[in-house]
Amino acid sequence: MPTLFDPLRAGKLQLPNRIAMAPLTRNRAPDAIPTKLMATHYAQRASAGLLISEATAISQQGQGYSDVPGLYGSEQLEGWKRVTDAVHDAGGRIVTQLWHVGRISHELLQPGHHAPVAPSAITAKAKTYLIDPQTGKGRFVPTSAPRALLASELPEIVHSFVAAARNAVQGAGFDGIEIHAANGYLLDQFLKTGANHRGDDYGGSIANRARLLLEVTRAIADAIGGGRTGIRLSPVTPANDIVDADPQPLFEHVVRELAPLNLAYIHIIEGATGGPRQLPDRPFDYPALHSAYLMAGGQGAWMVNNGYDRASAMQAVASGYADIVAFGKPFISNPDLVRRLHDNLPLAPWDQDRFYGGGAEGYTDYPRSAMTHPAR
Ligand code: 8OZ
Repeated sequence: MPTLFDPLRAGKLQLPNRIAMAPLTRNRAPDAIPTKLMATHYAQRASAGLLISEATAISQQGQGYSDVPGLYGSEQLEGWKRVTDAVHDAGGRIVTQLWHVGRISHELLQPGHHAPVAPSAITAKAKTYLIDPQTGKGRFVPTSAPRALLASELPEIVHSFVAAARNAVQGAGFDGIEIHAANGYLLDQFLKTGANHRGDDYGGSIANRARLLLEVTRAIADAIGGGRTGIRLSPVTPANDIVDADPQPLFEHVVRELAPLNLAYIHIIEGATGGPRQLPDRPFDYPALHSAYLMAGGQGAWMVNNGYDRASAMQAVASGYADIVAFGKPFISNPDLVRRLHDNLPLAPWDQDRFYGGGAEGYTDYPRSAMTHPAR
């Protein structure tokens, strides 16, 4: 069996190791335009087998937080090109995470200050993050009441995903894209019974609730190639007030339908995002999900995420349970995480107060390890 530190081909992506940097929202892109500081941040972490960018809005309607980047305007693409050039110059690979927040938004961030959109007009018991343009201070505020999308509006949403995917690889220099279908955002809202009460072809049965996600994924794979396309799923996370009555058959259906698309990878958040990997009140059989994908002929890499450490990540790959392990918070405070894991060096702690908003502090000022010898 391979190790965490062995190379891997995932679709068209050639990875030097099996450690990915998970997407990490940092709210440091004023006017949705990626900055030079962001280029420095990502380039510092280029030794990751794969960098996944922070979630990036496909349209203004897809925006839900202050100062998160987009992929729908020329200045945004130019900003991202600086980032991808810096990563490539540093020897790395980077895909971007395509994001439509659905109901996890605020009217102040929406076009014309209209209501956010959702599968159904059900308000999430969740917060979003707004930065006051006058003071620069950020605060968490309740999400606004959404309106239900008309079925006739859904082709436009598919189109926005595809346009952003093309922008990513053709304009912004990304090596591929990851579809954000996790954490209670638009595609996850369509999937799950807690947020989707529709009576049309996009609600009710599992096949109907999965329809929008599959339309988006197929259209993107057609446009840029399945081998440059990944997708992130979170079967049971309660993040952003999302829940499904019966997630096991739902997600087994989803991965079976994804199998023929020859995607680069499937990225699974196990358990509660940023919390435990198994939830007593939301049990889920992840090996059965992986088997369903393999049995349907799926050949994409299987990426797992959420709270893995050195030992559990090495075990996940060595046992064949996963092909890639994505690390989130450890990458914030350890730009050279791959070397630290490889050489078993101590990990630096992260500063949670500097996750969202601000500048270089707690972002680009975490040093590489000064230790030259493994602490065995
Ligand atoms: C933290 C803060 C804001 C957004 C996600 C994109 O949970 C996010 C996110 C995380 O997927």
